[in-house]
Amino acid sequence: MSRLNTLALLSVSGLLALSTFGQLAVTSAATAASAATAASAASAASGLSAPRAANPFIRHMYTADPSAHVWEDGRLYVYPSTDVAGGRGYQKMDGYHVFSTDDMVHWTDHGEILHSRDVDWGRKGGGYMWAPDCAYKEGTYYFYFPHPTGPNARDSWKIGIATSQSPASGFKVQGYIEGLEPHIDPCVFIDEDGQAYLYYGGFGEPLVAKLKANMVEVEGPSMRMHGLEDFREGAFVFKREGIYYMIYPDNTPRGHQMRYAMSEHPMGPWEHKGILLDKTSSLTTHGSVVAYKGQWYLFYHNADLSGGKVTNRSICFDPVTFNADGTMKQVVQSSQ
Ligand code: FUB
Repeated sequence: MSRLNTLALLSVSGLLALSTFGQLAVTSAATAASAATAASAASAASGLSAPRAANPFIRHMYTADPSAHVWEDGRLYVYPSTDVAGGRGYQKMDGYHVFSTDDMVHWTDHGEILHSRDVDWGRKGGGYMWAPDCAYKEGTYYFYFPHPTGPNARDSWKIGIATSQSPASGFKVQGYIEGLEPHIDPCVFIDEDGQAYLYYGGFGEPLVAKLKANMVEVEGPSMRMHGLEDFREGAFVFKREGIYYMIYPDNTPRGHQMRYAMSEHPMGPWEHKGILLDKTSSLTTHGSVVAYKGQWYLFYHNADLSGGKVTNRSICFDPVTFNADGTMKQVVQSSQ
């Protein structure tokens, strides 16, 4: 089967089975009708009127930390990290796949776009390919990924960059961003005036820097952001009706919650607003918010597919709704 695997039937009906991870095998005749029925059930469970894939919507491999974007071709792309089957640790995470859809039901796996073996400045032994993000500017896709240079990951994290003229193939590593602090979890937000911001940081430190127009260098030192309550890692920033929103995981023991904050400025100060997503079946949480075809969605991960193995996570999405004052309603996690 081609690497461009259309996953809708797998996602919505369970009628496809796995031979090994990464290879799909059809085990019985899957009809469009049964897929549509399952999609309708998933959509009803999450309060949407349109069909959607069931959660987790990628089931042939383990994925986490989904960053979702809508690009100029009108498709919604998700850039997650990859968990290694067998419950092996976060340090074993290696390689990134990209998934896309144009209807929230049928998902295409575009295959692996990058692996630690492609990173010539990376640590010996690979692994540690943690939560990435992707940005688009003037014909180029910029893929940002955290990866350490040395054996002691905590002291040597870098934010690497790979670029391509396509959203889901052809990425070539360009190096890493100089002058950053040794941290994880990049998120790049480009404002309406064209200024791009790099948010990053874990271990309780929320950091931001302005990116230069070339998208691969920063203007001056990173700033620590203020007003966030119980910040852990994994910031994701988006803008709606002139207001900036940041979602981020907190430090709640045995199951991090997703919090959110709002600001009138892209670098803060932020005003903490509360819990966006309760803990999931995974210890960690990490996600993104995107609008697609008139509906806002939260992408996140849980560990339902692996029966709760916290290093075998799976990406999910559910609708997000806003109150009249711009605050966000807590997202309801759906599983079918
Ligand atoms: O997936 C590896 C790490 O776990 C991410 O970088 C963090 O945000 C957490 O999800």
